[in-house]
Amino acid sequence: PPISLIGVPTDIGAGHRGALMGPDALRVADIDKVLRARGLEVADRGNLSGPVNPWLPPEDGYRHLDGVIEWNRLTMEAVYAELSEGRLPIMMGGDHCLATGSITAVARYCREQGRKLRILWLDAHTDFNTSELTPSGNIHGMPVACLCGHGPKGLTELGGSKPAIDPSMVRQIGIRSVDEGEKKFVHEAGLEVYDMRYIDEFGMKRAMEEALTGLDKNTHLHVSFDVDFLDPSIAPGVGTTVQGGPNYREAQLCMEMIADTGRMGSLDVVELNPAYDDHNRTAEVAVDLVESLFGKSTLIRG
Ligand code: DIR
Ligand code: MN
Ligand code: MN
Ligand code: MN
Repeated sequence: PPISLIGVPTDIGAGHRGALMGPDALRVADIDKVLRARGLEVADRGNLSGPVNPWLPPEDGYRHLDGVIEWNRLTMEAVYAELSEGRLPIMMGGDHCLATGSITAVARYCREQGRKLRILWLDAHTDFNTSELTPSGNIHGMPVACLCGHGPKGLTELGGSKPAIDPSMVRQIGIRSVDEGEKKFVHEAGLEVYDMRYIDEFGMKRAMEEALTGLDKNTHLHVSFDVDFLDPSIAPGVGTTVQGGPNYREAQLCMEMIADTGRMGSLDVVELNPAYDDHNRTAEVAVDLVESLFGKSTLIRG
C-alpha cells in the first residue's frame, strides 16, 4: 500500500528532552527517498502540532498527563485517517507514549475491518508501568499498560472504550530493562516477552519465528520500534540507552523476517533523540532498518 509519514514531534512523555527532533532527523536521513527507491508511493504529511513540553515534575505518578493525552488524541486521529484511506502509516516520533494513540487507532481499524491484530514491540523496555509502579512518572514507560486497559481514563479510553487491545496480541523483543514492580505485572498479564536472555540462548531467528507464528492473510501486523531496542554501540541517539541490545546483524534479521511475512500494516519509529546522537548516525541506522522492514535484501530470495 501507499505510505504516509506522520511526524509527531514531542518528548512530552519522556524523561530526557530532544525526541521532538526525531521526525526531522529521519527526514534528514532520507526516509522518504529510501522508501520511494523501493518503488513505494510515499506522502509526507508533515508534523502534527500539539502542546509544548512544559517540563514539570510528575503529579500523582504522571508527568504531563494532559499534554500526553492531547498528543495521543492527535496521533490517533491522524493514524486512523490514513488507515481508512487504505494507506500504511509510519508514525515518526516523538517519544513512545505516542504508541497509545497510534495503536488505539490501529486496533479500532482492525475491529471494524474484522481483521486480527498482532503487535511487535521492539524495545529495551516493556513499557508496562502504571502510576503506582513507575519509578519516573514518565508516560513513555506506560503505553503497553495503557493499551491493555491499565492507566488513566484519558489514555486507556482514547478510542471510546477499554481495553484497546488484549495482551495476547503483543510480542515483545529485545527486552533488557524492566522495573521491579513492572516485572511482576508483566508476568501476571502474561505478556509474551523475548528478552535478551532468550535471544542469547536461542538466537534472533528463533525469537522472531516464535513472535510471528500464527499470522494469516487476515492479520494486520503493527510494528512499534523503539530505537533503544538497538545496542547503544550502533544507536547512541536515544534518551535511555541500555547495554546489551541486538547488534546490527541481529536487528537486520529481525526486520527482514518481519518483511518476509508481508503483513506489516503500520509502523511506529520512536524515541530517536538527536540531542544524544553522534552526527545523525542513529537516524541513519533506523532508516536502514526501515528499508529492510519494507523488503530490502541483498539477493533475490526464495
Ligand atoms: C523506565 C524507562 N522503565 C520508566 N522506560 C523507557 O521510566 O518507566 N522506555 N525508557 O522506553
Ligand atoms: Mn519504549
Ligand atoms: Mn525503550
Ligand atoms: Mn526510552
